[in-house]
Amino acid sequence: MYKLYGVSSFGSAITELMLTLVEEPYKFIDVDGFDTAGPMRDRLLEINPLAQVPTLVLENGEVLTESAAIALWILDRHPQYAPPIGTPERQQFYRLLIWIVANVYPTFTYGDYGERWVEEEATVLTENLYRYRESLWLWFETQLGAGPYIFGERLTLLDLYLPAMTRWRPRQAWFDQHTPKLAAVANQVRALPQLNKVLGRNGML
Ligand SMILES: N[C@@H](CCC(=O)N[C@@H](CS)C(=O)NCC(=O)O)C(=O)O
Repeated sequence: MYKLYGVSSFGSAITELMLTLVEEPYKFIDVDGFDTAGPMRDRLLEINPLAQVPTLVLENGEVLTESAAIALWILDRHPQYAPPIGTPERQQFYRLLIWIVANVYPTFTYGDYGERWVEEEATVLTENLYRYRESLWLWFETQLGAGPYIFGERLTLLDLYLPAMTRWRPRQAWFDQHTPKLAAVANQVRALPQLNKVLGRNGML
């Protein structure tokens, strides 16, 4: 069985949602406390030099990190959770998937741990990254159509980022006000009965 290293309400929830949606069983290994020095961090560092979650260990012992890489790996076996290959929607799926992990996710890497990167101006860095993140989400909103999901009627693995990321700063009330389409997709995913348990465990309902 796969082993997923994670912490409740962290990015490992995105991978949990994906594995649950496609009904791939996994064992969750709680590494709460991994982001500060200590045994949990040491444990994660043994398999992921960035000490980040999600970190997935496959049945053959291979380590898979990066939520987008995990999504693409899942799609190899469950292709119905992305728009069909060769369509404009498929291109946009690739674009937005990579766009989130390349642009939005790093604002957490630097903003949530400002003191790692600058000794004295950590608060300024964090605040500036919050504002930048808001501007990123405002652009993402312009890419959305009438719903109910990012790609209309088709639920894709990309949708599963939203119930998690809208719980993180700038948080739900901001998304409700400024990015209503994005917030609606997140709520649509929250309403899926097969994801209820994982969402509940991660405080994302
Ligand atoms: N690019 C990675 C980012 C993962 C990431 O930043 N995860 C956060 C938790 S939500 C983390 O582990 N942060 C701790 C750190 O960066 O030290 C992905 O898409 O999986």
